[in-house]
Amino acid sequence: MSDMRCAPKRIIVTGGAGFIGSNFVHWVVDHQPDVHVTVLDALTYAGNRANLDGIPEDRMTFVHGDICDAALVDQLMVDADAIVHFAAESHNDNSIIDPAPFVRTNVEGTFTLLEAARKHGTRFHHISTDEVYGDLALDDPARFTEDSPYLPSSPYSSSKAASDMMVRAWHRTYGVDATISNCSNNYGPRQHIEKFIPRQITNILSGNRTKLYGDGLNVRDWIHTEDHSSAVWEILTRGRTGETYLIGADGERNNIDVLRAILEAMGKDADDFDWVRDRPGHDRRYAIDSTKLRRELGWQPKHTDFAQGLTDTIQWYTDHPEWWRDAKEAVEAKYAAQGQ
Ligand code: NAD
Ligand code: TDX
Repeated sequence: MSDMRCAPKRIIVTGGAGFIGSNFVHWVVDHQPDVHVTVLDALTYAGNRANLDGIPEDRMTFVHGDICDAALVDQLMVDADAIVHFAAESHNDNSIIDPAPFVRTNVEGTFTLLEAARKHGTRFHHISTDEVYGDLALDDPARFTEDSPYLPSSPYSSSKAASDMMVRAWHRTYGVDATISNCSNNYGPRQHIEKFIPRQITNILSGNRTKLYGDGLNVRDWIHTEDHSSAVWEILTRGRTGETYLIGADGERNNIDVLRAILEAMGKDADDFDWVRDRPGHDRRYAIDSTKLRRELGWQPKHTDFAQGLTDTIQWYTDHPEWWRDAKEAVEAKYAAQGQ
């Protein structure tokens, strides 16, 4: 586009073998023919090299490494125009059991990348979450905006909040050309089966009962991961430096409604689930006001039909049992040990 202020030809994508990162890499390869992607990913339990299968060799370089490895990060940054930073420990329930890897990857890892971006003058886009703003009451008409106060509830969201704060400070103090996006809950293909929607789909496909935390009335604001990708590209190339943009698609739904929609779409009774122990500190409601992104950058989501998006996601897990089957038993054993 003519008003692109940053037109990167070589980008680093951290966490590109995970759920949202891999969907972003596929989106860039499909929509930006002149861009080369270097993926930096540690392939933790959540990363899967096969998520990048099918990408032509001349469009992507895969580097198996850690974002906390300063020497490696420095070397990769030498000939990159921009970095899009997705890599994180991303699951709230895991952060409650053991916060240490969250502090290391989300805080120390972001610090390591920022230092390299400062040295090399690299354009930096930081991927964050709406969870940094804490939660809203069910009966509150308000939604999060870029001016909402930071009030994170969990070890995960507090580590993301810390990383956001460093990005802001590195922009203000050192002039790093940085932007931040805080997005709501993503769904779509290749999401790890520890997360709500894929856990329930794969429970049904495995003959297990589905599991609902607490009273099931917690609200999440769902967005298809492909819409997250297009928004990130707009912010990377046209967002104003130092600015934060909230990404959301007006997809507020409570958990029980989402679960019942999955059960019905898969031919099960809508009450065919177990109530299980609530998550400690469980955020009640997230809701995003994405007016700034829409007005300033003209972004709009394409996947506005949630029922269709859910049907496609169910189909993807049905068609790819090899992608999730090996992890299923261990994921469920871990949940069972927590009473969930
Ligand atoms: P994910 O857990 O599916 O993937 C994380 C990826 O990061 C994996 O490939 C993993 O191997 C890699 N990684 C982890 N630690 C690393 C390290 N030290 N060095 C290099 N790579 C490492 O996560 P996701 O759900 O795709 O989330 C991606 C980003 O989006 C995160 O920053 C998360 O906070 C943010 N986010 C997620 C959501 C959501 O709904 N899932 C919503 C808003 C924001
Ligand atoms: O089995 C379950 N039953 C259940 O009721 C699971 C796994 C979850 N839940 C509930 C908890 C939440 O209210 O469903 C909701 C969604 O849970 P998660 O998929 O764990 O997502 P959440 O905690 O909302 O965080 C997600 O969105 C924001 C991502 O995992 C984060 O990385 C992102 O920042």
